[in-house]
Amino acid sequence: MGIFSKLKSALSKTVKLLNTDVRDLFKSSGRLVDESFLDELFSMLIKTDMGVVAAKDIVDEVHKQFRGRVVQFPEVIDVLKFKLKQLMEQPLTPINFAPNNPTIIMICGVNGSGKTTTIAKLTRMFTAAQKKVILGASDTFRAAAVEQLTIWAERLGAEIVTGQSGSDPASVAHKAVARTLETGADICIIDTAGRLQTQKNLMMELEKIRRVLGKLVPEAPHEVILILDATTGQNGVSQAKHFTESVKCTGIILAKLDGTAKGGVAITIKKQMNIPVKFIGTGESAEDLEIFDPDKYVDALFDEV
Ligand SMILES: Nc1nc2c(ncn2[C@@H]2O[C@H](COP(=O)(O)OP(=O)(O)OP(=O)(O)O)[C@@H](O)[C@H]2O)c(=O)[nH]1
Ligand SMILES: [Mg+2]
Repeated sequence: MGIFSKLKSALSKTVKLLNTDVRDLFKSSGRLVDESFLDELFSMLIKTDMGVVAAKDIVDEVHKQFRGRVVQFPEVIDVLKFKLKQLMEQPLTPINFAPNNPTIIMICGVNGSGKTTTIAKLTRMFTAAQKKVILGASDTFRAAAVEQLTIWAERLGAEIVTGQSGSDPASVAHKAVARTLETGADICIIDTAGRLQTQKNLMMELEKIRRVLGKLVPEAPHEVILILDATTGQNGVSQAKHFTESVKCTGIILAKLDGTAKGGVAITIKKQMNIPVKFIGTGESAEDLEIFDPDKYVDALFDEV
């Protein structure tokens, strides 16, 4: 599958909501833009979890351009696309590599958001670019977590640094960075245990991991990436706020976009947070990662099925 069709199929639930359901608001003769039309459009946009502010912006624009007129579906879609692209505009921001090796990347997020799988996807992308990757298994909380990352490391040809089950995750992170320097590897990615943004102690543990990463490489971590499960929609925004406050996230990867009609959440994040969405996860395998490109994203949302 080409990149665009893969993206489109990942977003298919959101696409259905926007494309098919919005189309259903129109009769073949078009539709009068009045209060009831605008209300219906608003509720439909809200269902994508783009947030009230963005949805209102879009509805206001449709109102401004078409009030009192009978319009056809494509005219309204053009306004939606234009407005969404404007709302989501951001430069492409893939990984911020260290000017001099190595680049240290820390991954965090709530339980089950897709952290370990996303690490596999990033590793695959880096090794395909001939970069040597070391993985730090700082999720020492669950024995199965180390096992899961070990399987990916073997499959993808990356080295993994582990610690005893239940040992200090920060010490494993330190060991991983040390091993990265020792082997001259290009990139070190630290997996962390899932935690709720409201668990104070666990958030402090995350801060400690972050601090330790800078001990051997002063500018590290170069990236602190928050993995958000797109299916949680608006909830993700409050997670993002808390994580950013404690570990200063530099970017977001939106995982599991393939399973949800809440693809609009990318818009809220852009609007409310000052951190870029860097990649999106479009499936469970190591290939299912795409650079987040707002233009392509919006086109995929409205491309006819
Ligand atoms: N469909 C889909 N599933 C995904 C995606 N990313 C991860 N998953 C699945 O989500 C589940 C949890 O993924 P993990 O990578 O183990 O999540 P985690 O954040 O490491 O979980 P904890 O370490 O337990 O906090 C697994 O079944 C993954 O296969 C994605 O982009 N799309
Ligand atoms: Mg994990």
